[in-house]
Amino acid sequence: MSKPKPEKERVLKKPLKKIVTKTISEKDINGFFDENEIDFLQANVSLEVMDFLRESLKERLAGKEIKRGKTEDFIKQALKEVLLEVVSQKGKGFEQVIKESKKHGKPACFVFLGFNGSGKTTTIAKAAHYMLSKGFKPVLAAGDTFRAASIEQLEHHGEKLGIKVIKHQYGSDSAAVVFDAKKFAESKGYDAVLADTAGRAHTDKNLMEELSKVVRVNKPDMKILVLDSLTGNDAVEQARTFDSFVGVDAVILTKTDVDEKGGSILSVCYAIKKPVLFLGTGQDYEDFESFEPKKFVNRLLEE
Ligand SMILES: Nc1nc2c(ncn2[C@@H]2O[C@H](COP(=O)(O)OP(=O)(O)OP(=O)(O)O)[C@@H](O)[C@H]2O)c(=O)[nH]1
Ligand SMILES: [Mg+2]
Repeated sequence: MSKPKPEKERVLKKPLKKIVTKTISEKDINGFFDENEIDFLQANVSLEVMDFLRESLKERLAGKEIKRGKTEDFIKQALKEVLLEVVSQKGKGFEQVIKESKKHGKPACFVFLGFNGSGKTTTIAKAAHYMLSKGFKPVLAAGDTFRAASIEQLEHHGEKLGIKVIKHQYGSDSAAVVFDAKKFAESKGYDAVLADTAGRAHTDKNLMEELSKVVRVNKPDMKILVLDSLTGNDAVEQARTFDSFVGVDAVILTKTDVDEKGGSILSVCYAIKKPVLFLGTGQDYEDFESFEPKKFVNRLLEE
């Protein structure tokens, strides 16, 4: 049987606990956000996401007892966890999609879409280079029949990479180009079709209808939204509209070498709940990094 504790020790225990611990309050969390708000906004984290983070942390933390003097560390750790959840959206990668299609004896069809100049064509070349490095055989479909020189731009990449490009005339039906590329790839045993599409403003009804047709006719295995990280918060609007129009399966964010924090990734993931697959980190084919949620969150929270 344990001996009862001496009176002095029992009396002291409570006040001592009060000195070394404190109860975290909503005020602490608000204070943390007020202090760091500018940094977040400068990193292109949207106000909507800021509110979500603030409320999530209140739910998780308010009323918890923590070591005195450690409030900021504690909030930061919890914030890291929430951020990780937001950017770790579930989805398939290129390899998985290609292998699944292969089982059915078909090439996987990837359609790349997005705003003018977001980096679609460059990203297709990088993705094709990546697939080659994994031992897959891709073909490119010149589905941008709209912008001057777009077909030549894709052909130029095709030549450099040694990859076949399927094309029609300028002004022809984009959906038909992708359809032919799929037929070609299937008959010749290729693994993947990477289809370019014209850049379009998400507000342009006609071009958005054309994109819907490309998707309706070809039923791609993956619709990849290419977003320019320099677009800032407009990326969220683009993501929402493209997603509601054709359904986005995954996102690739380009030009992250220029916008090194890339907070719009967070805003986009939060808005459409789709995974980011890769980051464009420059103009060369190798400048294509698999997106790593942990690395991203650490970079975002760097002082
Ligand atoms: N620094 C940097 N530049 C990039 C990156 N990705 C694309 N670019 C550049 O962005 C510009 C536009 O790229 P494109 O691939 O032509 O963009 P697009 O979306 O196909 O453009 P449109 O077909 O006109 O809509 C080019 O100068 C690319 O070299 C990147 O990750 N980093
Ligand atoms: Mg293009």
